Amino acid sequence: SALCVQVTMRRKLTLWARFCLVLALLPSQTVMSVDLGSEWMKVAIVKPGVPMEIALNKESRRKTSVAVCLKENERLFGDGALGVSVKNPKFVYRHLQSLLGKKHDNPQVAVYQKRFPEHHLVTDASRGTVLFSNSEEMQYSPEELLGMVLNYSRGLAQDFAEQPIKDAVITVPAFFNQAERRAVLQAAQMAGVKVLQLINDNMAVALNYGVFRRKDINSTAQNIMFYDMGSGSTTATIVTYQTVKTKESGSQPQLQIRGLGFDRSLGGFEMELRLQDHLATLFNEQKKTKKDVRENHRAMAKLLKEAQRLKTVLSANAEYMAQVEGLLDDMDFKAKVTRVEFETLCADLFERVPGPVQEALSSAEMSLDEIEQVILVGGSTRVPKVQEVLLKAVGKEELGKNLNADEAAAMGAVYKAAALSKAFKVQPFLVIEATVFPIQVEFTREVEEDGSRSLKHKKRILFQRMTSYPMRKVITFNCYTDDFAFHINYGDLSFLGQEDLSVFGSLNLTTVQLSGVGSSFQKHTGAESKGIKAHFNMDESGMLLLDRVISFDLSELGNTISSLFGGGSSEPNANVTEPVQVTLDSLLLNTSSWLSNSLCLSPIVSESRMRRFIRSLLQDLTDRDLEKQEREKTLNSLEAFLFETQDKMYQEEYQAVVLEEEKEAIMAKLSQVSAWLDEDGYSASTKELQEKLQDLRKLCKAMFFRVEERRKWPGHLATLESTLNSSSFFLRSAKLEPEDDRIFTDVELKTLEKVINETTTWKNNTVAEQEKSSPTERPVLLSKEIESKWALLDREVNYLLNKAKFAKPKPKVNNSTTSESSSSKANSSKMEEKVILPKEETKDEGGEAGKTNTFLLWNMCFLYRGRAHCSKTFRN
Ligand SMILES: *[C@@H]1O[C@H](CO)[C@@H](O)[C@H](O)[C@H]1NC(C)=O
Ligand SMILES: *[C@@H]1O[C@H](CO)[C@@H](O)[C@H](O)[C@H]1NC(C)=O
Ligand SMILES: *[C@@H]1O[C@H](CO)[C@@H](O)[C@H](O)[C@H]1NC(C)=O
Ligand SMILES: *[C@@H]1O[C@H](CO)[C@@H](O)[C@H](O)[C@H]1NC(C)=O
Ligand SMILES: *[C@@H]1O[C@H](CO)[C@@H](O)[C@H](O)[C@H]1NC(C)=O
Ligand SMILES: *[C@@H]1O[C@H](CO)[C@@H](O)[C@H](O)[C@H]1NC(C)=O
Ligand SMILES: *[C@@H]1O[C@H](CO)[C@@H](O)[C@H](O)[C@H]1NC(C)=O
Ligand SMILES: *[C@@H]1O[C@H](CO)[C@@H](O)[C@H](O)[C@H]1NC(C)=O
Ligand SMILES: *[C@@H]1O[C@H](CO)[C@@H](O)[C@H](O)[C@H]1NC(C)=O
Ligand SMILES: CC(=O)N[C@H]1CO[C@H](CO)[C@@H](O)[C@@H]1O
Repeated sequence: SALCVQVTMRRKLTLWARFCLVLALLPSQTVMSVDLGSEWMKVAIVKPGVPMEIALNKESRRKTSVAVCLKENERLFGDGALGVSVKNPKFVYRHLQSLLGKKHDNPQVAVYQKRFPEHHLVTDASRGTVLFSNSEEMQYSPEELLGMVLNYSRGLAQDFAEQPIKDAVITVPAFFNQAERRAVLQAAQMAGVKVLQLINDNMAVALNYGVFRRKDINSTAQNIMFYDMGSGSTTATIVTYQTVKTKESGSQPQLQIRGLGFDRSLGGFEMELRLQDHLATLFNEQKKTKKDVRENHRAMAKLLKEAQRLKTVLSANAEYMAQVEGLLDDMDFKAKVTRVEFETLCADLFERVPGPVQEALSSAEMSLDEIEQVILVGGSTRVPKVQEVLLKAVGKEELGKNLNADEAAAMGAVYKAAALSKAFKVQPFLVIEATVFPIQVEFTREVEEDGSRSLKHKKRILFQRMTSYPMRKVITFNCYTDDFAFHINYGDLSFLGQEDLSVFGSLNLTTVQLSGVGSSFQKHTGAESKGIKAHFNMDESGMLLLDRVISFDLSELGNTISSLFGGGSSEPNANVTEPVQVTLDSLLLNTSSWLSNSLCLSPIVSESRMRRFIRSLLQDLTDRDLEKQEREKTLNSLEAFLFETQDKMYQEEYQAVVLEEEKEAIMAKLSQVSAWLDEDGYSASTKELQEKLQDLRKLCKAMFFRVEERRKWPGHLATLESTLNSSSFFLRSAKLEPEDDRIFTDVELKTLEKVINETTTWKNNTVAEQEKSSPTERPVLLSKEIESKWALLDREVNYLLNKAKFAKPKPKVNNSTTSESSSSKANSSKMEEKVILPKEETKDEGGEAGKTNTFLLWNMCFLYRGRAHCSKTFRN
């Protein structure tokens, strides 16, 4: 059975070892999602063994404001940044979503500028996009700022998961075009976050809904509409749920996006701005000051904050007293606002509520009857009027409120992240996305008609509106025998309103210039060409990729593929018969219309700016962060020192060791630094703070030393006393050793005795001297010296103990046992403690087996400092 236990143990150990191995591999496998809204973000994680959950932020809240505060030497995020936005709006950047991938002349940039007049927006000369400009040195693109936010979100997720995280799924609004998606990917790249996939936020919501209603999905198609009104925009999405049969794994649930309608600027934020404006009007009407509150950025920021509160409160109450203390020129502001007023202010907005519903229906070619349920998503659907208008528009009995309107997207996205990560096994849920904006290829060809040559403009649809994706498409150019170019453009966007169209930006995505075609054909004259094929891919993130361009070259080379672009260069089998290449210039310059090729372009595109960003700016900021931390630490130390020392000056212990004048000097200095800290200290540098702290420490050092020494005396003296006692006791015991079997020499014992004597004298004298001296002077009795005294004693005794441990007894005269002689000696000298115990350990056996056992254990013990130290030697 012992063996059996051993085997079991072994197996257990093996299992444990394997378990450990798995654990060791896990940390990097936690994945996260970021539901990136215009105002808020929610972060979710899934980590092995832990189900999907929302990561709480530093304030233990489930959502975090998308805001960055950048001042010369500080960087704040989330609520911290939001806090500054009221005091110092100029340094706080938020609502960045509407600026992503936009040229400076985009109407949305003008809208942003109007909403946030405190920011100075300039044109990025190389891209035509915008930069926030605080000064020549401090210019940030919206992508860079978003990158910082994403890095921060990862920090939150990591703190929550207590593990490092690299991989993320990030949500984007479904109506984001190529440039906008690219901007988010770039931001993530700058933050070093590996994007497993961008997921449309409506898809994330629909996925979350489906995953938790798996049982309700059967082969009958169910159409659900999700109506999502967030802070910055509104979307309506029609989703069809049903089970489908797949070859590999049988029947599986599937969701497909069937229709989408959106309003890029309808959302809660616009309502808050209306309220802010209303409050500004009311304040100006109160004529408490001659100034116009609208001219003051700080006051307007305060009003915006109050407007946000107002909007929330009016969702549940019919009226509310808005209130801001010291709004302008120290004037308080107070005004009643009713829900009716609010609804009047936003009347035109509420009229826009049904728009996305209609658009979604028409894009899905469905009628309302086919929609089983309309489910509310997004914080702004809490506004009663929104629900009222929507309910009327969809003609249902009620609106579905059974979804966590705030967190569904983050949870759906993290489910996707888990599915994409190799570390998790998740139940499959098939998803099919739909292209929102059609994309086409355009080119011009020379044609011969009636003997005359003319140019003809041609179009080929690449992705129709509402085509499902991910999807690969190939376009074949048949009639080209020379170098040529083709354009990749958005197709017919007439379904967008005029306003949306102007926000959309350029309809040209890119131009692909193929060179080397002509020379290739010249080389192989007579060969039949099957055309030049361009392979496109709309990937899971909704990004259009040009995978490669290849020509079938059927001359003497048979079926060898000439790869002109992209993928071919990495294919070892590709036989590139001619040095053909695609001119990349056009792709590189126009960053607002990215067309990325996974192999060639993504690293090149953003290089210059990215380099500047990553190397200098972020490093710089990280340095600043470190410096900020350093400064905060110093400031804390200084404040703590002031506080504690001021407190100490009233404690008896300290008062006992200082003269009145010394006390006054210290008190004066403390209050002086305290006052300085309240005034200039706020802006003082780390160095200045450190100097102040050092000065104070120097001034108080002697006092602290005296107190410290006095505190140590009782304990130290007791230790010395007991060491003296123990060593004296040891000395006495050692002296009691039998004459004929001595381990220690006389000199050794004398040396110890001398040390004991000297230490005792030193102690007696020093303690007496200390008692005579004043407590306000530097002590004579020093803890350091006491320590060295007992250390010396210890060293001496330990030397002797060590000698005893390895000592060999002298060969014994045999007619009387040592034990008898020694114990009788010990008894006679009343050594009941048996400090010296030379004895045969196996007395009984030894006595009887005197003839058989030739080896006996010689054991001698000394008691020192309460512990027995024994020698163990065999003697023949
Ligand atoms: C990203 O955030 C971490 C903290 O989570 C910080 O240490 C790091 O410096 C940040 N990186 C950049 C590039 O800002
Ligand atoms: C699918 O489920 C619905 C209820 O959720 C039910 O009414 C319908 O009959 C089911 N269809 C099939 C084919 O099982
Ligand atoms: C945009 O596309 C059209 C149609 O292909 C083309 O004629 C035009 O030159 C393109 N514009 C730019 C700026 O490339
Ligand atoms: C690229 O941008 C340049 C100016 O920056 C412009 O002249 C050119 O027409 C653009 N090309 C495309 C394909 O948009
Ligand atoms: C490519 O084709 C040439 C003939 O044109 C041949 O000599 C060469 O071995 C081929 N290379 C590969 C990698 O197939
Ligand atoms: C001295 O040591 C002995 C033996 O360890 C002990 O019994 C005695 O109490 C000690 N005396 C003092 C004052 O520590
Ligand atoms: C130690 O002091 C005792 C008396 O206190 C004295 O008898 C003895 O000789 C001294 N020993 C040494 C080595 O100084
Ligand atoms: C030390 O002082 C004690 C009393 O405090 C006294 O009994 C002892 O004899 C003194 N020893 C020496 C060496 O002065
Ligand atoms: C042996 O023992 C006897 C009596 O016990 C004693 O007189 C004698 O001295 C001992 N011999 C030695 C060598 O110790
Ligand atoms: C070494 C020694 O002294 N040995 C003696 C031990 O005792 C016996 C008798 O008791 C003697 O015969 C040995 O000579």
